[in-house]
Amino acid sequence: MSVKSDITTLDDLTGDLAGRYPWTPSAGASIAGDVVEADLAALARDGYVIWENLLSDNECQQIREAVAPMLSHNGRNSFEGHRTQRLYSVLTKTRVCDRLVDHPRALAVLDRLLMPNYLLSAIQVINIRPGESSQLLHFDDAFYPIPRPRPALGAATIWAIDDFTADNGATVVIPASHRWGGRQPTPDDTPRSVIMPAGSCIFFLGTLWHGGGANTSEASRLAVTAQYCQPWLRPLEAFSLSVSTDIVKVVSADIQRMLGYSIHPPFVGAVDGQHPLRLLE
Ligand SMILES: O=C(O)CCC(=O)C(=O)O
Repeated sequence: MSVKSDITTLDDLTGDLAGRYPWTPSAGASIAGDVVEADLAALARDGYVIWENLLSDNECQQIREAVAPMLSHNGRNSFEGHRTQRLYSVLTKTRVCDRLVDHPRALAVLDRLLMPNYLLSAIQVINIRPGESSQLLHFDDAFYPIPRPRPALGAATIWAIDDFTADNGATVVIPASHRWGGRQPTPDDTPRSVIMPAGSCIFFLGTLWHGGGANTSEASRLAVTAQYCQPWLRPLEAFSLSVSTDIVKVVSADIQRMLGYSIHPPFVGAVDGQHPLRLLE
């Protein structure tokens, strides 16, 4: 591929100037166009879409077994959840969640919602234990101080590793709240529980009001959430500081790109004036 070296307009700077590491399609390219169009239509209407049974029982079991020994502390405040265990920076601790982060169904939608070289913003395991109360309703891109209504600046997946039931802390969402302006939820806005079998996933826009549900059951509710953001925003988790190059070398090209081994043209994300993938050579 030839790289434009004669820059005569500002538009020339918005193209792919990556040279040795030009943009390549994500694994999302494997998803049929009509499937992605239907997902995008649901997102435009409701702010979320639910995909049932994307993971096998065996994959869910592998995740449970890998993360269980690492879950210990409860949250430090009621937002993290006093009866909720969280594991941050999951990519530095196990490889079993990689397939969730770069799942083609999610990437196919992200490829259309966000700009090329969008980033992973967070990857967490969330285990809501019996007795946990409802989490404060919120929307995920609220920490970017840009007034609503506006397009989402990011999107998230929450993967059910255990069944999500009406009483075990299933995520709750307020359908269509992604279109709200500055208003807050009121008691008239009835949240909907995202009831789905283990192995399923809810994908939602960063503007959708949602929260963790109350767990009044006898069992824990295990989930993995991956959040993504525009390539020109600061991700929630500073992966370039936490994920070593040894790990970056073994993850997929899509995950490398989402960890910041990519460029938002012309120079955002460069390392010493060069494409960050050169660090892996
Ligand atoms: O665990 C869930 O269902 C949602 C958690 C959540 O939205 C959060 O912690 O920001």
